[in-house]
Amino acid sequence: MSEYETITVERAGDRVALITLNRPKALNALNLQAMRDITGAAEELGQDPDVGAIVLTGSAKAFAAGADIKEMQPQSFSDVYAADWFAGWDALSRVRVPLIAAVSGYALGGGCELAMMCDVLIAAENAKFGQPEITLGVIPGMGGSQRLTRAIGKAKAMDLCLTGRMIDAAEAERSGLVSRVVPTESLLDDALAVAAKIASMSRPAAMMVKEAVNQAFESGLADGLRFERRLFHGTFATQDQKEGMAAFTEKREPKFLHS
Ligand code: CO8
Repeated sequence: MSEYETITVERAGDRVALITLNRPKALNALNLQAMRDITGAAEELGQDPDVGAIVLTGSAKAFAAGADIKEMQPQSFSDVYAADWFAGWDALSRVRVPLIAAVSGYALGGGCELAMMCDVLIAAENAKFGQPEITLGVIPGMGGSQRLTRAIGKAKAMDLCLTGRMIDAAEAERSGLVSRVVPTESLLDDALAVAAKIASMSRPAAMMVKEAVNQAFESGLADGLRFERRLFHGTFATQDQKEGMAAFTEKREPKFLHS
């Protein structure tokens, strides 16, 4: 595994990898190097057949307090437009194994957007989410206006993006932004347990679930249902479908080969 400046990367149990944001002095603010590190590590891990799920986490105080304001401040329109600032994050959405965001503390602006690029969002009780870009005279630039609206609906998304207010973990769960809220002390263990559960399933099946659920955001219902059905048919070409169904009939636990 390569060396990274802004993150640490490690194996955390069977078939699970853990990426930890590591810019504590800047509350894990996401500079361009962090974008390169996170997307590079996730792409590399996603291609490893021995990795079935990736957990992305920050510190107890901050998952990430946004894009790096100090790095952005001197940029001109021409700079950010010509470099297509933030387009590099799209690489994270192309990672095909499930990504789990374990959010403690602040997930603001780009931090909230990074969490929303993940597939499962787990929040600690102390988590705070928001899109405060408007308070800086800008707007979300890493998908906030799009993914937040799809996740929690227009009314709440408008409220958050227009006022810049933060919501706590309970409101985030009520709104459908996160799937679980867990005690702050056990966040990482709980997230790793979810990742281990996912990673124990058939890897191709988990990848197909991710692809099929994400397709719901891209197509109409009839096309989405057809897409899902074709993937479902495809599972019958895997060894894991044979094993999973045989294990059920034989009343035993499946031993998936991830192929
Ligand atoms: N960028 C850079 N540095 C940051 C950031 C950030 N987003 N957030 C915190 N820091 C730094 C602080 O400057 C401070 O550094 P220093 O010690 O050198 O002064 C250090 O982290 C600790 O922060 P605080 O002292 O502020 O800690 P507090 O506990 O008092 O406050 C907060 C924590 C409330 C999280 C506060 O730091 C804060 O409000 N941060 C900014 C949150 C924010 O506005 N995020 C959105 C950023 S914009 C964005 O993500 C997308 C913009 C899209 C633009 C599109 C352009 C193409």
